[in-house]
Amino acid sequence: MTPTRRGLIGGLCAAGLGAAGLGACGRAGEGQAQAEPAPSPTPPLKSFARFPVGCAVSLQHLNDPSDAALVARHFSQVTAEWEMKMEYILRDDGGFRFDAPDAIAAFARARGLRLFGHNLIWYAQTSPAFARIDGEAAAFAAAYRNYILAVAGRYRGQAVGWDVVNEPVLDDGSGLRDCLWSRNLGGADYIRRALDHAHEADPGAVLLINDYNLESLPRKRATFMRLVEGLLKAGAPIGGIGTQTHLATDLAGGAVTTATRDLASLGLPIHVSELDISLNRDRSAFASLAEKRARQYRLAHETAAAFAALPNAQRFAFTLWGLRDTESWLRSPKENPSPPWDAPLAFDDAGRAKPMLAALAAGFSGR
Ligand code: 9MR
Repeated sequence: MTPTRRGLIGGLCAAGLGAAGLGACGRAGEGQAQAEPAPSPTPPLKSFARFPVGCAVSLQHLNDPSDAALVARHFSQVTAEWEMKMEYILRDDGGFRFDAPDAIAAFARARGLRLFGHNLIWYAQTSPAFARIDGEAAAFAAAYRNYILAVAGRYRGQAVGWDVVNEPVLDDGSGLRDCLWSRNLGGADYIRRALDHAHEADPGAVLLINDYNLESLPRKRATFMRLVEGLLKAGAPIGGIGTQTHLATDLAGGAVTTATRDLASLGLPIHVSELDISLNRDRSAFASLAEKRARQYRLAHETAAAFAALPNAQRFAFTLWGLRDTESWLRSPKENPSPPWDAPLAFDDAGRAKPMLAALAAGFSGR
């Protein structure tokens, strides 16, 4: 049964986090000598959606029983935030390390969650094992295929899909990034090859190309879409588009809706793959914290509603890039070395539901 909006808001109010504009939080029996009713738990976010709702997880967090329980309660899919990347799996000597990725896959199996693979090839991650054969065409191509077959093959039949290539487009949208992979295997050819190898490893997995700032930078989005169109025309086994959706609260209203419709015009399934909404990256002058929080609420609602409005076959999944604010990459010492601490996710530091969770639930259910 789908919980009502009232139900979710009741849960948020119980946590002292009522969503502005969605009804006032009042306590039954306030001022009377009555026992306070036990707080009702926030209804699961996934129960508001007719598509998979994902969360990025790391083994460290899954080892915390309260995080693990919260993930399993609210989400139906998990992405490994770090431990399925080359940086983790491929050792300097060329050997593989599958302990943590296997543990995440086992968690997903045990809790009945879909597993999404992130990622196989990323310009930002290479390895001494590849650097050693830089420029040796045949050896490089063989090692590339071998890596993809080993990783995607290991989770064959379990991973529902993969970000096969992550972030291939330059930030200014002027073309594709130059990287170790493109230099050795060719501009768009390294992408085509990665898709072919992933398809060979797991023919049942949905294969995606994933990138960021597609809603805030129309030129980057256009280049990304041309890349995808070219791959489709060439018959590459591309099965979907990942739009990371790392937003900041100064993003203009309507931009996410426009981007979602535009990306969907290619006809492929869409994955909102890494949603978070940063308060600290808001560059508008004079916006108070309260205003930024209100903008976060509105943007979360818009993003969820735009995704929910897509045709059923185009809703691959909707994923949040982490569980609690405190665990976000936007809180890392590099991104956020000193206060104010960013709060880009749907659960606060203590794991309590924030208004952003209510915004997502309302957007999912068309309210
Ligand atoms: O959130 C991730 C962080 O924990 C890792 O240290 C980092 C490097 O592996 O990657 C972060 O996730 C990135 C994702 O893989 C690709 N899109 C941007 C994400 C935030 O940087």
